[in-house]
Amino acid sequence: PDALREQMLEGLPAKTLRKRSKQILENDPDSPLVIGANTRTIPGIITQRGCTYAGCRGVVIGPIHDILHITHGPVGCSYYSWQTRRNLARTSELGKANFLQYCMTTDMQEDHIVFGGEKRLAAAIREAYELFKPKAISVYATCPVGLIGDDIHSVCREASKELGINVFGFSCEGYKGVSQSAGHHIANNGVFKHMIGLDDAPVGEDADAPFKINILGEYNIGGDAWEIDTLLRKCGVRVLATLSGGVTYDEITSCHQADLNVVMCHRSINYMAEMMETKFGIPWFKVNFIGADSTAKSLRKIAQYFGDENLIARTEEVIAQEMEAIREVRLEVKARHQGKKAALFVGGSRAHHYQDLFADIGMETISAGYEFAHRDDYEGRDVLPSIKVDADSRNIEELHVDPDPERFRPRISPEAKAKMIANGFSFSDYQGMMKEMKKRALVIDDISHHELEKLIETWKPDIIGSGIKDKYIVEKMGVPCKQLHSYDYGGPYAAFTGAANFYKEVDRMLSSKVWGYVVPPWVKDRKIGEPAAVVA
Ligand code: CFM
Ligand code: HCA
Repeated sequence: PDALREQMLEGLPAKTLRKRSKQILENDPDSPLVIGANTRTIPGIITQRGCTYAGCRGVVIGPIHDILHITHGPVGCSYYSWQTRRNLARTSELGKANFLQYCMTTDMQEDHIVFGGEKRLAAAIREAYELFKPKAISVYATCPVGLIGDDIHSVCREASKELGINVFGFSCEGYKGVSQSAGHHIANNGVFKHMIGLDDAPVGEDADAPFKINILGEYNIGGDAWEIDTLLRKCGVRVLATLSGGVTYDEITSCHQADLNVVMCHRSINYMAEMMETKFGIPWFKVNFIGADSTAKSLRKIAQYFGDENLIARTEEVIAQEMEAIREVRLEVKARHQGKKAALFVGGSRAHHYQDLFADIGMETISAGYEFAHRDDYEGRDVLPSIKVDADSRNIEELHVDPDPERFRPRISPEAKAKMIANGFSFSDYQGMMKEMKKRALVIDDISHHELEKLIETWKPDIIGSGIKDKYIVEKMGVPCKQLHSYDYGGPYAAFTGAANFYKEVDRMLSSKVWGYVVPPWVKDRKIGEPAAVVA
């Protein structure tokens, strides 16, 4: 790892070198080093990151499918958020609204930049309302809106009075933070202020269900949330809301009635978990439904939380059935690919979660990193108090939350909670990625294309999990690359059923002979048919 790290850093100017050195570390699971994370990408380095608007509008709120999302800005911003992320919602239920296929924008022009765009936004909200009569409208600010100072929040308040529906805005200008992560935080604050807790009416058919939970940080990419929901139902657990995947406005406004929040993607939604606990008394813990073994572990933890004998027994039955159903394919794929090496560079949670899925089939992750996660996602939440708040993070509002005078209700008594903790049960937890990776694995934050090339040349991973911006470069180097954001239009990969899909997909990719015949355009002497070295 030392030599490879040197190669990656070689030739960088002094200041850049200092910064990148902190972001590329040799792992020690027993005492993770301090990693440089959630800091600005140095201009000139090719990063896979996105902007704050993408994290807010695209990731966290966009998947709410029965409200209208209006982007206030130039057409490009909204065009790029138009169905580019595979957050699915059912379109087939008659009479139910699903606006996901639409893309709404104020299409700002130069004269709006010069003279202001508030009137245009007000008109757009009115027009959209007339056409679709939605329950709520959400407005998103893009970079130029922040720069010229349009007050989207007062436009939203006025529109709300005029139309009699919930209209709220997000100051999620692309430049607000160092990555999409800032957009997650802004989105969490807005959803908490404008949606959570609005509706105290009993939650429909689920009102009497004995075990009610929310899943936070699951965005139904490729249908993952549906697999998880089906699985939990089999065990006897009801999901009131999945934030935000295949979810409706009403589910979100009433989800504060749950008994528990479980968190899939810690990075994008830890804020919400904490705020809901403070205001309503709903405890939370981290789960992972990616990988069969992790899914079983997560189900057991949920059953253990409720402590109900029948639920625990039913959960064990379901785990046994589901494990049996995928046993054969898992063993078959494992027999072919055990010992092969993966490297994962994805977002703010999947680079960790998918290690478990590869581990199911005996594959090791030799290097991994997030695009925009924070130190706690690498080193574990116990480092939270020691994270220095820099100017870029201070820019993002930190909501002050108090217990709700009427509705705060601890779901378990402090004594019972203390007893559970004493018995080894953990709440509000996330251990981070580094403690679960092997010693000497290379952990790389916000990896650049140059570093990825060095990794491929030197360590020759058998498969890489990554995103669209580097997928084809990796494949031209003769290494299969699985898109772990969009799933290459495949999936679902969550829960047991999804895990089996993934085993088959990895088997297909690793068994293909095609990679050896890839001749990249930068190889001068192209000899098709002659297996290419990983790199020329
Ligand atoms: Fe969380 Fe996500 Fe991810 Fe993320 Fe994303 Fe995504 Fe991702 Mo792309 S919320 S951090 S901002 S799990 S869009 S569904 S795939 S980078 S690893
Ligand atoms: C985003 C969305 C993205 C991009 C994926 C990629 C997604 O960051 O705005 O770079 O391949 O999952 O669609 O993360």
